Amino acid sequence: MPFSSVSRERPWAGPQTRGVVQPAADIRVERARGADGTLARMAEEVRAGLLARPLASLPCKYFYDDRGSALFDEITRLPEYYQTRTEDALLEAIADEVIERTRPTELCELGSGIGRKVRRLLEAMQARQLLERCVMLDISEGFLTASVDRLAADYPGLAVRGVVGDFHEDLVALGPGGGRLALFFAGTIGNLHPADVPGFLRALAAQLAPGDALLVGLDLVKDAARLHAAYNDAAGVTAEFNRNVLHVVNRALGADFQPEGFEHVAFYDPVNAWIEMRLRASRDMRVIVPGARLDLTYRTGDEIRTELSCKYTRQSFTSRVAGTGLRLDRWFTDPNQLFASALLVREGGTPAPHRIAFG
Ligand code: SAH
Ligand code: AVI
Repeated sequence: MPFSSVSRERPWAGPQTRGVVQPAADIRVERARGADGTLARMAEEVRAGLLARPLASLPCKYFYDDRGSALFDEITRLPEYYQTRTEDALLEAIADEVIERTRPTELCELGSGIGRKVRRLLEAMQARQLLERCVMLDISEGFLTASVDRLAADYPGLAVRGVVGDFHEDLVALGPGGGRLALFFAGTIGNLHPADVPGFLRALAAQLAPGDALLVGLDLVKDAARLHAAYNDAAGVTAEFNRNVLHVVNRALGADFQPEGFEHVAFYDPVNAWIEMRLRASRDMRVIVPGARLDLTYRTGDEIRTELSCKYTRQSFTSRVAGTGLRLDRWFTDPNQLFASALLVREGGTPAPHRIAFG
């Protein structure tokens, strides 16, 4: 396994976490790849994105240093941002049924963030004495380390492992499946371009054994005004979260973006059924990004796309699942049809003997 323990400088960690991280005696958090490779890849992605025309872009995964993760956590508590509380209530309602149907011994959360929702499933597993292992994978090292430590403290006897990695590239770090329930909450799958979803699901299916499952959270298509409000909150937290990607690029690649010179833009595109977030230059600026060999000029009104957040229906999501090695087993929604949890099962082969059959 190409793991390195967490003991080197994190390329985009916040100032409060900069420096050497002391691994615990029993190392719980590993890196899927070395810091140098991670930084080189970031430089390439930022270069390609900022040079893209007609619309420049930055990968949304670079929102999430310590500050970006904390801002996202603040977003989850905003009155306009219904997603987190709706999904959490839905998970509370369905956890027993999901665990009864899948009977996992291992939970594996992708983009685990603060690691709160996973507890809904852990409780249901504990009640059935199934609880053995929990793996959390996230790009945001500080939050991942803290959440892994909290889980280990709160669930003695549970083997908790954290992987600092990118769920686009590092799924193989999860190791082979078997008794695994993968979790992908928050509607984070909506941050992938819809065309990339089948490939992502295929890669994930490769880390699942026949009969293993994936529970994926999906923000549903709804009234445009409600979506608009969720991404244009009155307190301006989403705007600060959006601009954070520029702080991350400044620190990691030595750039001199002036984040306050960019205005937050978020709008719903009903044709593509996605929210698009952009940063719009509010004055002319020259920006140098030494780590990506870039010398850029922005004119007032120039835009950089920073995030897609796709909204799904049962039908539009199911069409992305076809041919991936997964099949839809259950579709759960909240009473107001705001958010869905789709339970997908890995097809093929003979289900492991300890598992129940799926109807
Ligand atoms: N699962 C949590 C957090 C969702 S926010 C919840 O339900 O509240 C999205 C999370 O995905 C963040 O923690 C972010 O750091 C992580 N993330 C975003 N892009 C990623 C990527 N490419 N690889 C790994 N983690 C990523
Ligand atoms: C993590 N992800 C599902 C969030 C979303 O809604 O797409 C990120 C976010 N962007 C703006 N607000 C929250």
